[in-house]
Amino acid sequence: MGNYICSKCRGPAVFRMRHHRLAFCQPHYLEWFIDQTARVIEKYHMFAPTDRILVAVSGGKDSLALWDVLWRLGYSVDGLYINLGISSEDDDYSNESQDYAEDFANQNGLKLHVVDIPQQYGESIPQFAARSQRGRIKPCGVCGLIKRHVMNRVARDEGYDVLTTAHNLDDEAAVLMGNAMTWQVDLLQRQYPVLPAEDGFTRKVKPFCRFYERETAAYSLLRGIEYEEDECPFSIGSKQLAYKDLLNKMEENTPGIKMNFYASFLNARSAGYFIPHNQADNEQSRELNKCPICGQPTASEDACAFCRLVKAG
Ligand code: Q46
Ligand code: ZN
Ligand code: ZN
Repeated sequence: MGNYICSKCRGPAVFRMRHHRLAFCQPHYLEWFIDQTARVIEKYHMFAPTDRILVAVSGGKDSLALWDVLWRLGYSVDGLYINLGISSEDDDYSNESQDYAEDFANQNGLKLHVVDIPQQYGESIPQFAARSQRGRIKPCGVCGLIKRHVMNRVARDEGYDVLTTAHNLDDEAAVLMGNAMTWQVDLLQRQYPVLPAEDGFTRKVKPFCRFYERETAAYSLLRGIEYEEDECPFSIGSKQLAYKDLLNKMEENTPGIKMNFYASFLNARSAGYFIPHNQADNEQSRELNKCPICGQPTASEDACAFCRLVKAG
C-alpha cells in the first residue's frame, strides 16, 4: 500500500485510515483494533469482566471478528447462530454461513448455540414472509422479528448477562440516516451502543459501533478469519444499502463525515435531545405485558408478535 509507514513501528504499513491519520503494519493494526474495542466497551460500560456474553454470529466478517476480539480480551463469550433457511439458486446462504460459524467455533474451542428456524418452527424466513399478512411484511421485517425473539430467548434461558451484536459505524450511520429522514423520535431515542436490560429483555450492546466497515473487514482479513463473503440475497436493493452508498460517497469527499454524523448524534442524544416531548405519557405507553405463550415481554395484551406469526402457520 503505497509508501505509508506504520504509525507505531515505522515499518511498512498494510492498512491506512485517513480519518484517523493513522497507518499500521499487520501486528500493530490487530493490536490497535483490539485496544479500540476495549476502549469502547469501557466508555459505554458495556460489560464487566465477569459477565457471561452471548455474541450473535451471522458467519460474516463483522460478527466473527467481534467474537474473536472479545475472546482475545479474555471475556467468557459464546456464539449464537440462527439459521434462517435462506438460499438462492446459486447460493446456499444460510447453510454456508453456518459452516463458517461452526468452523470458527471448532478451531478456537468456543461454544456455539445453533437455532435452526425451519427445523424448529417448520418454515424458513421467506416462507414466513410469504404468508404473513399475505406477503405484506417483507422478509427483512419477519427476519428482524424472529431474530430478536430467538436472541432474547437464548440469552434469557441460558443465563447470559449481555447480548452483543457486531453492528459497525456504517450500519449505525445508515440506520441513523433512515430514522432522521422521517424524524422517528422513538427510534432515535433507542439508537445507542447500549440498551439496558429491562422488563425481561437482556442488555444489548454494540462494541463495534465506532469502527468503519472497512476496518472490521481489515481485521478479519489480517487475522486470517474465514467468513461468508456473500451478502444475504434480501439485502440487495434495500434502503439501508442505498443509505450506505450515499454515506460512502460523502466519506470519499470528506473523510470522517460518517463518524462525525454518528458521534454528533450520540452527543446530542446524551444532551437530552430526542427525548419525547411528554416523557410521562411515553413511559406509560411503553408498559409491557408478558406473552402468555412464550413469556417474553410484549406491548400486546395478547400473544407477542412472534407467537402470533408462528401460530398462524
Ligand atoms: S439476514 Fe434477514 Fe438481513 Fe437477510 S432477510 Fe433481511 S434482515 S437482509 S441483516
Ligand atoms: Zn508496526
Ligand atoms: Zn410470545
